This record gives sequence, C-alpha cells and structure tokens, in this order.
Amino acid sequence: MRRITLSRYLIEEQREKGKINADLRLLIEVVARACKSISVAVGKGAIGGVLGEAGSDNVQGEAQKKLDVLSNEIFLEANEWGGHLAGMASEEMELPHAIPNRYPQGEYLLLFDPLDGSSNIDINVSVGTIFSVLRCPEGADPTQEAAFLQPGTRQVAAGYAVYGPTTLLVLTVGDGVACFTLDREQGSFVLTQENMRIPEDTREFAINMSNLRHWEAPVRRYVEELLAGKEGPRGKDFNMRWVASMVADVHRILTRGGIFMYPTDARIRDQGGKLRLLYEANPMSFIVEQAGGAASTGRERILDLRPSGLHMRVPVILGAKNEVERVAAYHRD
Ligand code: P6P
Repeated sequence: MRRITLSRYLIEEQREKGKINADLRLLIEVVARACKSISVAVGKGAIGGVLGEAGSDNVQGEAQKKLDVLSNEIFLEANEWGGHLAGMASEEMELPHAIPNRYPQGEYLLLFDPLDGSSNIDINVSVGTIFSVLRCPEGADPTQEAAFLQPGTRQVAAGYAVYGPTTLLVLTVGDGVACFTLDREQGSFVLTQENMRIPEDTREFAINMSNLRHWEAPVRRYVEELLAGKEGPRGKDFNMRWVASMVADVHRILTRGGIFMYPTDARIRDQGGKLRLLYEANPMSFIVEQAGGAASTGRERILDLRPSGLHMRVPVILGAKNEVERVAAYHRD
C-alpha cells in the first residue's frame, strides 16, 4: 500500500483522473483540517472542559453537547473564507448558513453532522463527523433550504471522520472509497486503504434490539430469521453489534461487512424515521454504494429520495447488498 497523503490522493483524483476540480479539492482539504481540529477537541475530553451539555437544544429538539456546538463552529469557521462554498447546512442549525459577504462564494454546498453519536461522548465511545457535498443549482439562493433539497444521487463527494482509537477519514468522490489515518506526528491524513469493498454476504447485523416490539413486520421477520441461526431459514449463525454511533457502525460494515438498520417503527413513524437524510443517510449511502453495497429505506433506494426539508428523517437499511435486498424483498411481500 503506497503511503500517500490525502493532499496527494486528491491531486491525483484531480490531475490524473479528472474526477474533481481545484475548488472541490480545496473543499475536501479544508473539511479534513476541520476534522483534525474536532479530533483534538474530542480527544481532550474532560481535561478540555468540553464534555457535558451545552445547555441548549438543536433544531431536532435534542439537548446539545458542548462538543456538538464546538464542532459546528469549527466547521463554519474553517469553511466560510475559502471561496469554494455557496452555503452550508448542519444538523445543529435550523437554517442554511450563508457565506459572509466579505468572502467570495463558490459553487458547492456543504452539509454536515459535525458530531454524530454525541450521546457516546461522555462514555468515551467513538463518535464522528459526516459530510456531503452538492453543487449549488444555477440561480438558486444558497441561503434558502430549497437549494439543498437535492436527491443523494447529486452528491459530488461524501465522507466521514471517526474519532476512535485512531482518527480516520473515509472519503468518496465517486471513484471508489478510500480510508485515511491521521498521523498525529505529521498532522496529516495518510492513505491506509483504497477501494474499500463491502462483502455481499454477512454474518453480522446492527440494529437497536430494544425497539423490536415497535418494528414493522418485514424487519421483524428479517431479524427473527437471523436470530434463528443455523437451525433457522438462514442456515447459519449471526453476530450482533450496536455502537449507537452511526459512523462507528458504518465503518465496521465497510471494513468487515454487515448490515446496519435504523428502520421506521411505531414510535417514530410520524417523523419519518430517526436518521436525517441530507447529512447522515445520503452521504453514508453514497459511500456504501461506492463500496459495492446497497442502501434502502426498505421501500426505496435512499439516494433517489426527493428531500422535503433540510432535516427530513428516513428509515435506513444499508450494507451488504444481498442482505439489504432481502430486507427490501420482505417489504414487497
Ligand atoms: P439509538 C446517534 O445519536 C444517532 O443519530 C446515530 O449515530 C446512531 O446510529 C443512532 O442515533 C443511535 O440511536 O436510538 O440506538 O440511541
């Protein structure tokens, strides 16, 4: 494995493959630097005085952690002066964030969940950042949410950072999936895995089992067959993992296979699901498909969904292609 830096990888994607232009390369490098800053803040924990509640709620009505607010500010400050963005949208902000007039505007829209899994921060379990890049449509006003309401197939780049034993950056620009590990001595992300592929079959599933009584029949049938193991219809035993940080669960699936499910259920049906489409489901679905997997609501391909609002929630079933297709088939039955 050639040990090249993120910068060199992006230069190659731009110059040799023509997959990205200079502005998108700059955008991704700035996002990577913001993730390094978040990694440092998360890594300080109690010593940095960054744990605990911020004392405010976000647009989702969720109590914000200090690190949610700090991570959001790091993203805004890192990205507004570069001239590569027309606007930004975040899980932590009700409305899009306009690029201040004193800075030039670019053609891209950046959407992000600055710190996903923040319920895990105070117990020192991996958390992460998720981001998605769209083009600002011709003539659209990037200060209005309408500019951001594009199907996931329009993404030009997507990625996530995992703040765990190592800090990783996983990225796709539509040319496969690459993983970079933060070399803290050099302060740079180094390519440690290229062309990540999800095995089509799996023996591992991820779902919050405590919601079992609320699930719809197709999900219940699928999970009960997994639990039946060797003697059941699947003819093999399965293992379960649930980190409750989407980034950590999805990274495990990209690394060793599996299926991740946050389906709709009786509790959350009215709000459409738990996970947000624009800055959680879409970027993760783009990455998973680029790694040979699939991503569905159970009824539709996630990347085809037409967003109705910046914070729209959807059911998410993603990972090993054969398993996702089986769950979708059960929804059709
Ligand atoms: P639950 C974290 O809050 C999150 O948005 C995802 O990262 C994670 O997969 C999910 O919610 C966990 O939800 O209901 O199991 O706590």
